[in-house]
Amino acid sequence: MPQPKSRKIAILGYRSVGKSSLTIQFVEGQFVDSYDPTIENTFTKMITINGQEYHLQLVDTAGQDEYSIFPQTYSIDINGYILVYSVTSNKSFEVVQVIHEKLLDMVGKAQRHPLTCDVSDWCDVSLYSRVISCEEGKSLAESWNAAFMESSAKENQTAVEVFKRMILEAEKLEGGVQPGKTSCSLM
Ligand SMILES: Nc1nc2c(ncn2[C@@H]2O[C@H](COP(=O)(O)OP(=O)(O)O)[C@@H](O)[C@H]2O)c(=O)[nH]1
Ligand SMILES: [Mg+2]
Repeated sequence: MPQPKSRKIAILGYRSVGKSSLTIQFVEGQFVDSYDPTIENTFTKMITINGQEYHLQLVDTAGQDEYSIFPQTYSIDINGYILVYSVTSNKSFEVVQVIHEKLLDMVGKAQRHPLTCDVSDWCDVSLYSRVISCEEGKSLAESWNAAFMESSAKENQTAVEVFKRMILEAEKLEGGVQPGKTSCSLM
């Protein structure tokens, strides 16, 4: 068995898009309906993917808006960023684009490109509540050269897929395992 690898991932996005719900669904395997939206919390989790063990640190941020100033800590030691918006909120889709710009400004200077994974949450909602289509999310991610997934914090499988995907994307940059293709289908 190879040595475990440590990976640190930050979860960013507008408030109430489901950053904490998605993270807790992955870490604890349950959907929590009310979680203090103002706190930043770091969760840890071990996961094995393709025979490789990973020690994950997940920084569940308190959320950002277009005026947020990113603390420098968001650029240190982070292996990847998961940018979350809700398919029920146009505002959250706009904010995720501003966040990406800011990340480019902050991290892009030091690195070639921040490694991002664009995730739309709330895909469990009915068509009537949806305002952002899967295609819109996908083409935004393509324009960033980022991976894209639709997920729901209510479904464990999709939440797990988000984090696995992020790790595989990071591996890809290191020349490791190949992740699957970007997909709009629910996994
Ligand atoms: N239907 C549905 N509700 C969600 C989903 N994700 C989060 N929520 C709800 O949205 C609210 C805000 O979620 P939270 O995780 O605290 O958002 P955060 O501020 O981004 O961390 C909570 O009431 C959650 O139960 C989802 O995928 N589907
Ligand atoms: Mg939260």
